[in-house]
Amino acid sequence: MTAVITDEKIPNNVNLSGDRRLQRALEAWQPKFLEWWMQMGPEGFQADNIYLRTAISVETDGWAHFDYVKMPDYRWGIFLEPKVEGRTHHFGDFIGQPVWDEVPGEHRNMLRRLIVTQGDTEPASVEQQRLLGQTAPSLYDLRNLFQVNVEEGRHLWAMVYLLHTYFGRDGREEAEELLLRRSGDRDRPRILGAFNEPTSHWLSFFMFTMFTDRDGKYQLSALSESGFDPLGRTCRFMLTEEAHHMFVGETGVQRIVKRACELTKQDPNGDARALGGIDLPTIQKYLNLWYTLSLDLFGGEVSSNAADAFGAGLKGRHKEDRYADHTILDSFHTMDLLEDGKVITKDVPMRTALNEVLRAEYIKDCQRGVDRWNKTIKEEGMSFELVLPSPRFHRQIGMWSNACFTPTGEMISRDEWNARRGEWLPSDADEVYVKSLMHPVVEPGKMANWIAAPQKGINGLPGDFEYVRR
Ligand code: BYC
Repeated sequence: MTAVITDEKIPNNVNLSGDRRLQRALEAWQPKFLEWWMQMGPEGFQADNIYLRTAISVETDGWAHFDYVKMPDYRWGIFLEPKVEGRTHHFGDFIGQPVWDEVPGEHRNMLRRLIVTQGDTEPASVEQQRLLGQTAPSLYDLRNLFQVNVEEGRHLWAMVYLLHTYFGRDGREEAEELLLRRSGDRDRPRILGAFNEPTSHWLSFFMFTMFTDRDGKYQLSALSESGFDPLGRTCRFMLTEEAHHMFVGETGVQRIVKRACELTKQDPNGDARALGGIDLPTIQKYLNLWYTLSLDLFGGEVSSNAADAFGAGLKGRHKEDRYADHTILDSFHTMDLLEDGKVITKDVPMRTALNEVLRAEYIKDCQRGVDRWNKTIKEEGMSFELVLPSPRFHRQIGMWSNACFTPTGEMISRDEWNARRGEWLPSDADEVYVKSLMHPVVEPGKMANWIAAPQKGINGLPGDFEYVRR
């Protein structure tokens, strides 16, 4: 295995040509992937030249090459970080033993479930974002959308490689299924909740890439610790690509926030909507929505699945090395629980609390992003603060989903929740309003009225560069 990616039909650094059977199986999957991409990928832009980055090596520096490419010609491939000889399990029940290069029989189902769940999110997000290109606020944003889309397609390849290589016939069947489920489809939905939600405009897109892609960062980070070495190595490289997606989300919202402030100040009544902007209270509602949908992606607060995955050495904690105890058999986590309709504080065995531990890391990271948005509001001289709602608010997975809570975490009745929902989450009218602003802006350097210009262009290029050539 080398850091350099070959220029074969399926670009890779895993010596694919050395395994003819696997190569043939993946070459048989490739046209099905392309068919899915043409059907469910960005609609209306497949023949255009997009200024995209493509991975050419897995080195930390110089891994990306930027050039115009038509999306169906994108070099989707299989890139794993090189193997580190002598690596051992560094957490869980097998600690100190050599990591696995083959699937351990007794953990096969759990491992496959993790890989399929991860894999399912990648095409799901492309499907959710399929129509957004038609209303992009600028060529810069249009290009960023497509960059995110092609890389999610590549992340699907990463999981399909693992399924084909290590899981035999049922792996191949799962790889087919990944192309058959559809985001939001009543009969064949995607596996996880947030990936069936409509992403019908750019405010939702930026919130998705801020909050939902950030779940991706933490899940990939936990999987990158895996004692199933091929999974760890593929997730480590995926994280490199993922960073840009969160940048798109955080700066996208920041630019909408900035514009909201400018327009609020310009309007004599302080109403950003009167001047065609998205006002700060509406931004807060979409933050509430996408943040809480993303909190659900960490699973239940107390989870035997999480305990089992850790014990088996398949899924660790974010930056496992930073912890002192890597078996956590005798430790406890103090947390709030909902028991018999009451919130109580209790110690639960640490292994079963690992979804909550990962979620807590994620929340801290989200808060850092929200702090930066608030800094923008302050710089604009406005007194408004965006806040992350309580993790109990608007949950659909885990114990908090069994009761209703306000954004500040107070328990309320179902009736009160129904009456006040529109104060906290986007109403139909908000959705109609935000959608009414979505018109494509295709002149290089120009921006839609509801969003500020980015601070700089992509790859050191100017903002008015022609990122998409039609
Ligand atoms: N929706 O023990 P529990 C990304 C299910 S994002 C629906 O509480 P567990 C990306 C669960 O499957 C990262 N169902 O939780 C971002 C289980 O079902 P079964 C994706 C849910 O299993 C943007 C039951 O509830 N990667 O990469 O410890 C763009 C009880 O589960 C949900 C991963 O998720 C939900 N939200 O944790 C593109 C990593 N939550 O088995 C890409 C792999 C839970 O009883 N997945 N359930 O039928 C995992 O590690 C775990 O499956 C989860 C759930 C963290 C998702």
